[in-house]
This record gives sequence, C-alpha cells and structure tokens, in this order.
Amino acid sequence: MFETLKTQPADKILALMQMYREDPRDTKVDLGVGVYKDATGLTPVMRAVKAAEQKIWETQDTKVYTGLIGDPAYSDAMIELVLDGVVARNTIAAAATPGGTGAVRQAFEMIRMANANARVFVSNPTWPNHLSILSYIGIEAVPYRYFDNETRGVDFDGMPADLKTAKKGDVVLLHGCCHNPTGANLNAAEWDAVIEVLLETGATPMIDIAYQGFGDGLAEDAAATRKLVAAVPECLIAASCSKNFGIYRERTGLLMAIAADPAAQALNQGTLAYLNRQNYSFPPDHGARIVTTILTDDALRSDWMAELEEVRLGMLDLRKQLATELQRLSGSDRFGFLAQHRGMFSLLGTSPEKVELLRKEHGIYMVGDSRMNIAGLNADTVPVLAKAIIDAGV
Ligand code: PLP
Ligand code: TYF
Repeated sequence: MFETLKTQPADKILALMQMYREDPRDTKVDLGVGVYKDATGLTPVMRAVKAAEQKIWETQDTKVYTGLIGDPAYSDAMIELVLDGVVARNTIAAAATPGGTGAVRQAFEMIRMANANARVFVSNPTWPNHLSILSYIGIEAVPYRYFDNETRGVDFDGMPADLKTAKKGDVVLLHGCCHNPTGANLNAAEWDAVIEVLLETGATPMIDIAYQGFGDGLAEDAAATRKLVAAVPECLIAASCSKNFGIYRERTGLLMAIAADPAAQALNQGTLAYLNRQNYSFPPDHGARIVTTILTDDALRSDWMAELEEVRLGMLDLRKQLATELQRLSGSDRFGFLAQHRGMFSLLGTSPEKVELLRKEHGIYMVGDSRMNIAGLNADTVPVLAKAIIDAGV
C-alpha cells in the first residue's frame, strides 16, 4: 500500500545542516540551524542542567507515568517563568508537550477543534514549521506583512493593516520575542497597537515563545506576552525550553490556554489532556523535570539565569562586532540593523543567489532566505563573514 506515498519536501534548515557536515573545507562557517554555540562551536550542557540531572538521578525513585498533561509542578514553574502572575492561575490551562513544536502542533489542533473554519494569520516570513504544520492539518494560513526588506525592521505600516482583516474565530500567531527568521521585533508601542487591533477584531492571539532570555533578558523578553495576555480575553501560548535551557533533544515545551474565567479554563484543560492522549498519551518527562528542578531551587535558578545571561550577552556582542566590521568595510551604516535585531537570528535580506554564492565561494552556510544564526560566529569568523558579505556584493 505504501507505494502510493509521495516524496515529501525536506526541511530546508535541516537539509542545510547535512550539507554543512559534508563540506570538507576547514574554513566553513555554520550559520544554519538555530542552535546556540559557544566560541569553540560547542553546544554545551548548561551547568544547572547537569546539576539538576544529578539531583534527579539521586532522588527519583520511579519512572511510572506522569499525568496526561505532564507533572503539574512543571506547568506551574513554566507559567510563572513566562507570565509571572499577570493573570489568575485558575484561568490558565496547560499541558506539557514534546518541545515547542509539540505545543505549536497541539495549539493548531485545538484551534481546528474549536472552529473548523479558523484561519491562522502568520507573519511574512515566519518559522517554516508553522506553515508546514498548518498545511498538514488543513488550516488556512494567511500571511501578514512583517519584514521590511528596505529597513530590515518591522513593516509597521503594513502589519496592523493586515491584522485588521482577521475576524473573531481567526487566530493571529505572534512571536513573543526574538522573531524567527528575521530578528526584527516590535517595540512596546507597536505591541500596544497590535493589542488594540486584536481587541477591535476579536481574533484570538497565539504566541510562540521559543527564545525567552535570548533577546533583552528573561523578563524583558516576556514583557509583550504578559501585557497581551493581561489585555485580551483569551490566548494561546506555545513555549519552548529547547534554547533557553539548552535541552533541545529532551523535547520540552508547554502549551498554555488562557481563558476569560475558570469555567472556560476547565473546558480548555480537558481539551489539552484529550489532545495529548490522542497524539502520544503522556508527554516526555525528563526535560520537564530538569526545568522544574532548576526553577524551584534558588541556587540552580540563579546559576541558570547567570549562564543564560552570558549566552545572551555573547550573542549581542557578536552582533555589535559584525555591524561594526561591516560599517568599516562598507563605509556605510546600512548593516546597522544587525545590532538592532535580537535573538539568535538576523535576516540579511539578500537573494538566494547571493546566499548560494556565500556558500560555494566562501563556505558560509546560512538558510536560503538569508537567515543567519548569529551564535554560529566567533571573534575569528566575524571578519571572515563581513568580508564575504561585501565581496559578494550584498
Ligand atoms: N517556535 C519557533 C519560532 C522556533 O524557532 C522553534 C525552534 O526552536 C520552536 C518553536 C520549537 O522548538 P522545539 O520544538 O525544538 O522546542
Ligand atoms: O529555526 C530553527 O533553526 C530552529 C530549529 O524542523 C529547528 O527552530 C529547525 C527546523 C525544525 C525544527 C527545529
């Protein structure tokens, strides 16, 4: 029967990872997949994660099933990390999921269950998985203007105008911070304007927050999410612990559904448990237990925060180095946006041909849309990249 299957398109980001591995040049530079790397190119296990794993190993006396929504202590810890008490706990339903991707997938399924005709408004561009999962489960994706290729900032003339065409029963997907793939983010006043549009249209917001702590700081990166959640009657949040805890392969995420009142919360909570059961019964526990152990232990939490802050500041420093070097080489400020962007990524805003040229001639691997993972750089490769960008005529 399986001869009827069709070949599916590969994930371009993951395919690039493979190409990089196969390139024999020792001068190659990997700016592809969104994984944090230190100056030596390693993705270390964070100190607090190691310590939490040791604590878990020493104290865990069973590996019996958790609940369908995971361990409630994990939900509580993550709700506090993301929302910090801005709405009453009894209005929030939550379920542990396999990574942020699992949370995104379950959120889309919940949307489809609630309204078979729902459309999901997505930024242009957005993380390719958003589009592919929406298409796979049969939800219409409606792009809204987001990236301005002239300024390499947010097109804030276009974005609210497009969001105004959403209706009650539609969903507006927003990146909570550190937009993937562009690195361009809304400022506080622009978030306020988006909240106004959401209130006017009655569309339901969904926030994907996968990089809390990678932009301006843990609290700063959640500020827009907190403000929005406090202002709107209902909201979905898909959170990932892959990046900020560096536990990519443990598959640790949380889906939150915030309702107007506790009665609606109960319905949401039951739906999240039902969806987990349909897809995998119990969500993975090890990563969630690491996160809970860290967040509920003062010493581990502060050590984790300190290491995360080092990671964040390191990426910010690389941004500044790259912008400065490009300013020197180009004699212009046209690359200043690199220092304004936040998170792991910046969209260079150049053509696929130039991206290919950078790969073939210079061994520089960035995603085809010209997304660069800033964490893939170090003090030695910043000048190499800057020179290649100028030589390629970007
Ligand atoms: N959402 C966005 C925007 C992402 O960039 C990612 C990737 O890290 C995720 C969600 C989910 O990642 P994961 O499933 O690895 O937690
Ligand atoms: O955008 C990225 O590079 C990360 C990692 O299917 C990732 O979000 C990439 C592709 C994918 C899942 C995660």
